Amino acid sequence: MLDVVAIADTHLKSTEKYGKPNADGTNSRLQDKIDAIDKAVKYALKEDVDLFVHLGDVYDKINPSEFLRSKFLNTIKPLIGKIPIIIVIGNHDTDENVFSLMADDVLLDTLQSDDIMIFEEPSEIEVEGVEFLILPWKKDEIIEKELKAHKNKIVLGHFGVDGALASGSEFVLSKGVSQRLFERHLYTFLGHYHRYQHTNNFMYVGSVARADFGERNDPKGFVHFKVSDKNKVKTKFIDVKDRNFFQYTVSEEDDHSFDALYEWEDLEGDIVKIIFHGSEEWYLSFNLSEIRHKVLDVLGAHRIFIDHKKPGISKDLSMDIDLSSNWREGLEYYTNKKNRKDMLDLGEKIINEVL
Ligand SMILES: [Mn+2]
Repeated sequence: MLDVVAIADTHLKSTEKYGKPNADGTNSRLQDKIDAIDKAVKYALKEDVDLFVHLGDVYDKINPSEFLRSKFLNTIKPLIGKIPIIIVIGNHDTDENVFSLMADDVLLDTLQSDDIMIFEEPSEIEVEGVEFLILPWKKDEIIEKELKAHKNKIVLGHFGVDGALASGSEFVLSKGVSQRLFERHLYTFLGHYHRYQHTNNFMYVGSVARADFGERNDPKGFVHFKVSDKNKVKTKFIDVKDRNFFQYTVSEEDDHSFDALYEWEDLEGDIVKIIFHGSEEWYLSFNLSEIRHKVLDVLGAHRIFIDHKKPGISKDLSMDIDLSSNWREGLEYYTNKKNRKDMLDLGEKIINEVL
């Protein structure tokens, strides 16, 4: 029996839109992500697992600051000498020449880097009799070739899958590989898409923290999987209980004086978005600083975002598109409106190059 803890898509960065500076200056959402990694590390130690895996996109950019490097490495440090660590390089970790985890890292050396295995190329390894195929970020054709060239492996990868679901805040970079290629393997564990999801053949572990209101209903966490001596795979998702994203729409028709505000009892630690849906005059009749005070100081919310949508004034204002929409939804809306659905692929391609 082999026991593994797998996390993915931590995307560590210093500034986070929905966070605020903690007393020590660290962004609170960065700290939430660090806390989530810490939960996975403590869990792995408590359960005495055999392997700890990060499925890619450790950092958000390829040249993370010394501060972010030490935050991450200090968080996984308790594993060193106890549980070997595998890191699969994701698309945010590499530009094919440099990859963020390797760049002359003094910390990595001091952490006895033999205990941390970083994979930037397709590789096969065996851990206690279990055979792994490791597939870091590459073009879909290379991933497909590798999946076809092997079989009966536990695959650890970072790539897109055709038909899998991306989160609301993500832009999908490629069509992704065919799900049928996973049938020849024992099981495939993936990073890249941020939404936790699984079938009989593959799983996206998902990111550890919500990036936007589009992910407000998605669970966030890590996975504990076991491979039996007969190569049967069992998986268990462990929710890290990420900070709640609470979104509420106040409608001029249904709740003219926003009475709902006085029914809320507790928003402790929540990130709150209130959308006022109605006319300009109605929206301007509210005392926004009073609402902010109530939500933040009385109900204990972490942050508040207030938005206004005017219905029926311009056809450009769509209730389907808001701050939580992703690029593709925006492009789809725009190309539909302009009757140029044929431009969708080109639009995606351009955004892909720019982002
Ligand atoms: Mn990725």
